[in-house]
Amino acid sequence: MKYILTNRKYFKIGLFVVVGAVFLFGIFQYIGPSLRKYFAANPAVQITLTPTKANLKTNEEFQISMQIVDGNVSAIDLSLEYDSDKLAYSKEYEPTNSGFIPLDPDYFDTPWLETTTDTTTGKKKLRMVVLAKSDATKPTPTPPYAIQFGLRFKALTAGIATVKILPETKIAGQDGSGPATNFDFTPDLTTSVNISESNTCVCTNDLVSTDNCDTGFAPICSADNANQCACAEIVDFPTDTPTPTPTPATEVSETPTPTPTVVAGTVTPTSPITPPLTISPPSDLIADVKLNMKIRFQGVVTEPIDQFREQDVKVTFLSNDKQFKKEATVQFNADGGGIWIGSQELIGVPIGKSFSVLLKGPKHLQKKICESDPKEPIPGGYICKTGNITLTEGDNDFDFSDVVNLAGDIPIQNGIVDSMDIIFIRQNFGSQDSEKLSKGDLNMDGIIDTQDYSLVIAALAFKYDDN
Ligand SMILES: [Ca+2]
Ligand SMILES: [Ca+2]
Repeated sequence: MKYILTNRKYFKIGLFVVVGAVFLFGIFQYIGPSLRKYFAANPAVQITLTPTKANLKTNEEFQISMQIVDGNVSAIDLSLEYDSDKLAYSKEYEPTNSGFIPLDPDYFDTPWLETTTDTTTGKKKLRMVVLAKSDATKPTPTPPYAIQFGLRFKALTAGIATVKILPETKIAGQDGSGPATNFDFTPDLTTSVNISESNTCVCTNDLVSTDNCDTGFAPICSADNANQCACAEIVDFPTDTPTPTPTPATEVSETPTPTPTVVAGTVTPTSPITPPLTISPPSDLIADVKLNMKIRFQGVVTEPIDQFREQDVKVTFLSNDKQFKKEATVQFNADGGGIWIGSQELIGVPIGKSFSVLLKGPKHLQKKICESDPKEPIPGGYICKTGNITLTEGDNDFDFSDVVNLAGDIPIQNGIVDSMDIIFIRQNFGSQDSEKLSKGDLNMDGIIDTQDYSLVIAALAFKYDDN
């Protein structure tokens, strides 16, 4: 009797477990897709890493070709690890040669590069930060957004040499027409080359060596030393030149596109004529005004640390006809909820005119604003041309806080988010030093970290000061 009861008890427990498991499985199937979507934060790019040659001789140069597909890339912060006893990066043996060979020379700016040695593993690290050129000069990227570049290496000693993309690598850009983002990619991507010794051959004052080299290699006597010989690769020189023809064809179609000249030509004659005609009559109204402004800095959503409660912003008020321009440094104070408030008094302003305002924060790209209460669809997405701001005598309240001032152009500012800005932030991760914070702590929370890095990457999509 007792035995049967115990059996039933186990049966009940078993049944409960099975029902529970089925229920949980069903729940996971139901919510699984949204969970996965939630955790997969960034869009992905596909990276391939391919050496231009898989088999090499010592002292032979080659390239590691990197291709990135599926993302409109605007910045690459690449860390590559390689065996320092077997490979040397171009800059190590030829300091003036960056070793960076982009397939499309119009796509990238000049890269910043350094090589360092890990003292524990003995492996070398190549760090390269490269940014896409401004949209004006770069060909318009279209899906699948394939970009490719080569990195020049030299084989040093025999063996298998491995090159690996380290996880700290960051690739940023835009996913479709969306805002800037970091891309995900396959971690620990590696490639390797097989290096064998150059065959030794002896010339002994002969012009031609009789030694044998591997298939595809021939013994060549040194021009400097008749006793030296090396097995050099036999290269087939192309006899006809059909290859150069496609290149001019594509370049010809690209070159006429710089229509800016035409645009500038059509705009210039009209603008000096129209504004004086329409705006002159009321512009003789002169008054003193006070501008009360609310602004927002990208990434700052709460009370900043003490050091950052007051921020100096360069504010430029400009009339559309450019006859009135007042530039001043205005102190803005944090309200604790991500809004900053500042006031500026202007004397003798032609208040009948229409104005625009330029805001340049201490670590920020300059933003042009044309309305007294502007709105923007996505952070950084507000762009305007002609000022619609009107002024009245005395107090004028402007809420510019829906337009975010993009962070990233850190001191010493040069009007562009560039590799120097990125490198400063990356090299000071974890710093709480106030001087460094004043440059690199973009969200003003008291530490330079990945959040600040994400902000500078997001600003790359816009990159330049508004003018
Ligand atoms: Ca800068
Ligand atoms: Ca920070």
